[in-house]
Amino acid sequence: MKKVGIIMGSDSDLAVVSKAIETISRFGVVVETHIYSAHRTPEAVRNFALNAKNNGFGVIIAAAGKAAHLAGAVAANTTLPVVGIPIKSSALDGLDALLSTVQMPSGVPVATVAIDGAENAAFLAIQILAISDEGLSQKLSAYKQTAAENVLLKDKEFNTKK
Ligand code: RP5
Repeated sequence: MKKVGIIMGSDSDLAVVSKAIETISRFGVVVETHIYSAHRTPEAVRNFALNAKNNGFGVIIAAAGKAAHLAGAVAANTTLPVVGIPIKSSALDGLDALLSTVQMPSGVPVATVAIDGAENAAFLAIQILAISDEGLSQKLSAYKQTAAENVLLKDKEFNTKK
């Protein structure tokens, strides 16, 4: 199975990014995480993105805050799908990172999740890999089934208490 690559712009992003790492690992997918910055280590970002496909990655998640160019810089150097997580790490509460991540020019997309949306970034990455992996696809179906059952159980409990 292909791996998921995660890049975060700073170790200060780890509290959010760790939720993506946990979610991906829970589905039995190998995840490799790096701290590379579009502004502080642009060559490391470029090298990772350029070699990611040959190194066995199927999708890359990039998380950054403030003037968040990381996901875009990754997308510029790979044909793999790139998922962007805007991190809430500034006086602007992550809106700056959201707009920097989502407003990509035509032909260089970044699938941007919500501010601090690390879990959904993980689910999106898993869903991308599941297109060509039936076992993973079945795990996702089972997860969704359990999530639906839990909601209906809560509804039942809520209405029984009345
Ligand atoms: C971004 O700037 C990082 O992704 C982080 O969210 C933010 C602050 O980084 P530090 O100054 O905490 O390293 O590049």
